[in-house]
Amino acid sequence: MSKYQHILTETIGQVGLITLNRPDAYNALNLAMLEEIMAALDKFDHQDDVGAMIISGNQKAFAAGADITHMVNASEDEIRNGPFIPIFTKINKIKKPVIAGVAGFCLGGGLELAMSCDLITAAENSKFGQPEINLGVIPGAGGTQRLTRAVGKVIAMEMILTNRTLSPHEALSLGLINHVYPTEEYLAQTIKLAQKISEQAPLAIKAAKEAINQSFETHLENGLDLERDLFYSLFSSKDQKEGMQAFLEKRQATWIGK
Ligand code: CO8
Repeated sequence: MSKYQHILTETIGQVGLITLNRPDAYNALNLAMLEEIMAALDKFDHQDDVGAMIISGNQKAFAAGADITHMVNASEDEIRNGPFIPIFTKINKIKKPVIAGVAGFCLGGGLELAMSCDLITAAENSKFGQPEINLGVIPGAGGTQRLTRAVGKVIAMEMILTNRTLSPHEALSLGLINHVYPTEEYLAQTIKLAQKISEQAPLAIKAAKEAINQSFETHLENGLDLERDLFYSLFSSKDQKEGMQAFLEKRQATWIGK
């Protein structure tokens, strides 16, 4: 069993399971807890008999956000230069896949933690939201970026501006999560999924994770620059002239690939 104060860890088959364990505060994330999560992920990442990891909570909460008691009196300088937010980015350095197994509240920094993982599974009773606006702040650990990429701009806007929460079925249909399971089964099903990943070729799994995550590294501005550049360059092609001419002449275009 684990030596940690705020989490529990165990190995089930080839799956490393990390259970957030501050049930009295709906698993609100404090610094010590985040450091323990990182230490446990890092340990499993170097453990040959583990192929994938799960971060989970209990049936009432995955995590109801960062611990507000630790932020209420913080100065800008303390928050700006503190260690809290950089820890979130360290999760991306883990090489093996990490699944967030969510039940109950998955709010604020809790949702940001889940979105830092590679896959998200959810129990029927889960609730996803970014309620920071109610506290006079905005998501600060990736929420505005990762949520927007997952669910699209207008839904992310509404969630972050009005604290609209998503049911797991909404989250599934919007592409935020992978699966919805009956609440009493969500952990067993998540372990099954992690075990399935663990049984694949380890080097290929790590390569796949790295390659997929790389697609998030390109900024929208860079993507738009590239798109515009390609669009402009097509105007020096014969097919652009042919395609537009054919439309105006109400005939099929003949493509030559030049
Ligand atoms: N921080 C600290 N304590 C919490 C938190 C939290 N985020 N969430 C719940 N708790 C505590 C409550 O204070 C309460 O403690 P106590 O029993 O000692 O009074 C206990 O958990 C139970 O909570 P409630 O009595 O409120 O339970 P309810 O069932 O009525 O409500 C809710 C459950 C809806 C989850 C409610 O507790 C809630 O709204 N919690 C806050 C959710 C929230 O605002 N989360 C966002 C936090 S800010 C954030 O995550 C920003 C991260 C950005 C990076 C951090 C940079 C430093």
